[in-house]
Order: sequence, then C-alpha cells, then structure tokens
Amino acid sequence: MQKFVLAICLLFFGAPAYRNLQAQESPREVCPRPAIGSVVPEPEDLRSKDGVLAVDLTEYNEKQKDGSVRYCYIYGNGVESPNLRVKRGDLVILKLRNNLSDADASAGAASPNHSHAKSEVASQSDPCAGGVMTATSANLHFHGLTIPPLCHQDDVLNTSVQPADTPFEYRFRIPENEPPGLYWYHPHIHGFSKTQVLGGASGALIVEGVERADLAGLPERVLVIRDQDLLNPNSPPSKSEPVVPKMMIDRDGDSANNGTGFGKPAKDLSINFVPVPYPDYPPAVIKMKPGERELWRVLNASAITYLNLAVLFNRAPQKLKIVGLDAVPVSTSGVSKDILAGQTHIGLPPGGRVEFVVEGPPAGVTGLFVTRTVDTGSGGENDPNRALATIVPSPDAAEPRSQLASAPEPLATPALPWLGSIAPTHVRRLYFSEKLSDPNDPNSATTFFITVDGQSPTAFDPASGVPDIVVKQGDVEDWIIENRSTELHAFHIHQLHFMLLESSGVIANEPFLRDTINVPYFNGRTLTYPSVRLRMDFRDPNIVGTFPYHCHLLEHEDNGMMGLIRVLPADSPAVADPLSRASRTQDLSSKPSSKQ
Ligand SMILES: [Cu+2]
Repeated sequence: MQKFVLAICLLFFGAPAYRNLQAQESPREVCPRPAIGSVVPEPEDLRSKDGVLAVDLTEYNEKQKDGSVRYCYIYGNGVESPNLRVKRGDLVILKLRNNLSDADASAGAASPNHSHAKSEVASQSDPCAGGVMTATSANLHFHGLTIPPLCHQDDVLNTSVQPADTPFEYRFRIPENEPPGLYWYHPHIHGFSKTQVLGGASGALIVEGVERADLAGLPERVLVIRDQDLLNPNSPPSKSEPVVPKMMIDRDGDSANNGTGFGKPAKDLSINFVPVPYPDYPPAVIKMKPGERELWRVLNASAITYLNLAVLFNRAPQKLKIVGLDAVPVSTSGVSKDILAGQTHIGLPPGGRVEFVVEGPPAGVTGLFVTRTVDTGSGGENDPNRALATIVPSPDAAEPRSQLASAPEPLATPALPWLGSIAPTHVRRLYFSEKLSDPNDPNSATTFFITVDGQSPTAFDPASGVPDIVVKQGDVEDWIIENRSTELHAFHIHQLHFMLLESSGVIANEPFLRDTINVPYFNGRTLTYPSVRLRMDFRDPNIVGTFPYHCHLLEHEDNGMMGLIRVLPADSPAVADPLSRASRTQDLSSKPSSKQ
C-alpha cells in the first residue's frame, strides 16, 4: 500500500504539465470528450415532471483518427449521456433513435460471427421480433430496475432497433417499491455490447429518495467511470512506477494481470468522460469546499475493468460511509446501518455501483480519488493502481448541481420480509468456465461459458430462447456459482437483486443486496473451485418472463458467458427441468426460435 501511495503521488506531482499536451476537442465532434486533466463535468440532469420523464436519446458512433470508435447517447442539442432522474411511480417514456453507422462501427465490432439472424430476413418493421443483432443494432438495458422483461420495457433478448427504424419507444413505470439509488442504462446487443460500452454508450439513471437514509440536504455528485482502448498503447510504463513488470497478453488479447499492481493496464479509464490515460495517469480535477460532505454516486460503466476505489488525503486512505450498493440502500434490511460506515476502499466490478459520503479535504490538502489494483487472476486483465482525480479544496468551489431533499418523508417499510430471513426452496449450482477453440493453440479464440451443473457447457445461443433455469414467481433460491477458470468473473442477473451469503467458503451474510458480484478465480491449487453462494429473490411479480444472467465483463458475455432464466407466474403448474443445452441445440436446429 505504501508503495502504491508513493507511486500515485509521484505520478500526480511529477506530471503537472501534462494537461497542456492535449488540445481542446473540436466542438463539431459527434461524441465530444473533455480534455485530459479537465475539471470533472457533471452529466446534465433530466428530471421527471408531473410523474413523467419523457426523453429522446439518439445513439451515435464516430470513428476516430486512431481507429477507435466512440459511441454516445445524445439528448437534444448535444447533451451526452444525461442523468435520468425519476421518482417511484413515475412513467418513463424514452424514445431511442439509432444513428449508428456501419462503416464506423465495423472497425470495432467484436467478431463477424456474432452477426446472427434469428430469421432469414432482417426484421426492419418490428424491433420486438427478435431480428438481427449486428454492429449497428441498438437497444437499452436498464441495469438494476425491477421492471418487466418485456419489449418496450427491459427486454434485451428480442429487442433490436436498426438504423432504418423509426425511433423506438421504451415505456415503463418505476415500481412504487423500487429502492432509491443509482441505476444505469447501456446497450445490450449480444456480440456487440463490449464495443458499444467501451466506446462510451452508457449513462446514469437515478431513483430519487436516498436522502431518507439520513442524508437530507447533502450535495450529490454522479461519477461515471468508463474504460476505453489505451490512448498510448505503445508507451512504456511511467518511470515513476516502482516495478517494471513483464508485459503479457491474456486470452482476450488484453494486457494480462502481472500481479504487481503496476505496468500497462488492459484499458484506460475516464471519469465523466475525462480520460486518465496510461502511462502517467494525469488525474481529472474535482473541486470541493473544504470539509464539505457530499454524496458520491459512482458507477463502474467499464466494459472489462474492475475498480477498487479509495480516497486519499496526505497519502492516507479516508473512511467512506457507504450508503447504497447496486442501487439498494445498505440499511434496507434493517439489520445494521453502520456495517459499511468505515470502509477505506470499495471493490466495484463492471456494472456495479456504490453511493458513499465523502468529506472534502481540509484547506491546503489536495486529496486523490484513485482505483487500487484488483487481482483478476493469472488469466485476467491487468487493472493496476492509478489515479482518477485530484480533489482540490477551495472555498470558491461551485456546489454540485444537484442536492438531496432537505425534508424527506421516511421510506415505507418494505412489503416483503427481508430476503435473508427466507429459507430457500431450491439450491442450484452454476459454474463459469473457458475453453480454447484449439486446445493445442494457446492463441486460438476462447469461448466463455456459464453452465448449470449437469448441463453441457454451451456458448449462449441467441436463436434458442429456451431457458436454462425455470423458477416460479414467489420462489427464493440459493445459487452456488463456481469459477472454474483462472480469471475473475462478475456475475450479474437482470430484473432482480440477490444477497451474498458466502464467498470463497467464507460466510459473508451481507445484510444488503447486490445485482453484480465478483466470483473469485481458480488458482489451480485449491481442492474445490472458488464460489459464491447467493440468495436469489424471485418474489417480485414484476419480473415474470424470460431474461438473462451473465458475466458483466462484456467480452465474456459477448462470447457466450450468458444464460437464460424464465420466471413463471406463481400459479403455473409444477416446473420441469429444462433440457440440457446440448440436446436442446439439436432438437431446435430446424425449428423457429421460441418466444417468451
Ligand atoms: Cu467474465
């Protein structure tokens, strides 16, 4: 830790002139990005009015001179990735226009074999019909919301909007019992999720009301951390780094974890689109009034990068009071409000969110917002220590644009008993695994799997539509998810939250909920595979339907690490176990895809 702090400080204090090196971006760019070293801009807030949030978003892409492709959601006259702010019970009417261009997108597409058609003819007329998903297809996933998995709401299995289509309308109501906190929107086009998210297609969605957890009146700040391809891929590591690790490449072709916490990262990071590039990581700037308390809502919108967030003053990690994880206040269970009051670092997988209270540094002390290294395993990417932003105390600092209500009404008591107090009706085992397409060639393509124990590992087939798991609404289950690969994976399920009971055999029994969780990697030596045990909550009637669970490292998801669950209505007849994926593939090869 000491070495890391030293290096970060060297990085920061040793590179003050860096921001002059980057010219200001041209205002005519389609997906403009702030200059390196900028003050972290706040995304524009779009708030619901009279119970309705009506918003038109257009997804664009734009090829850069270096060959990379930026993606962005634009509102109105050029507002990029706005914050969508809603209240419980609000109606959201979001029109998504697809302005993606083939020529630009093809440069960054995952792989041509993912351009799969569910029918012979591309469906231009009905974006709900499960038509083609290509590099130029668009759709939205509202990550964390417990709205129905139906087209025009939160379906990603059949919804695919093409550039020729008229604007596609999403129309859904925020449930009255939706926990207040930080959700997000991003594309979920199978095979191309990584390309679009890495390019910048993502934004925050906030369900208001978190101030009811003792935060009345606090200024709040939304910080979206994204990853992107390295701006300086051929640069050697900074001379200020204490070690120069050997450069290695992992199975995905990214810079591999070298175990030191230093060296070339797999991806650069940005904070509200201000890039913080390798090798010197010139930090962005956050100005705060000295000692002022703020609520920070932080989203890891990275495609493949794990974060381990910390705030340092005078090189010392500060205590961060965690208020919410994955959009659920940590006090929801009523079990303990203070269990996360004194964390000095917060792990955040891709897709994860954390909301915590930060105190501005005292006058004269410049703080640092950093991500510490994450050990992703011998097969994982390199996620080294690096700065994200300096926190500069100034009495003149502008207040953040948004402030929590000063006189909130208390939240209603949850209608359902706390998940941790419910006995599971069923225990299932699933496992993550990876396979080289040619076992004799370590450089051959890798296929990624998430498999229900007993079924055959099969890459996700979007043409199938047949669920791997069937449950009934009202059920509560325990899922044990193993990792049989040598890299970290991040399990995510749509439509619901779960409770972490155990991780790597250690009792966690967390009295709070998540929707994305790290599953520790296998080091080749332990007698059993590492696993997490999760209590899965299928009690919400909103979630009846078919939806995916997958690894939230999007290159894994795009390359097969995804499965389907169907939640049947509570009054359905007894549930039969579905066929294994292997036999199912043969059975359905000549049949049209089934629909939910
Ligand atoms: Cu993964």
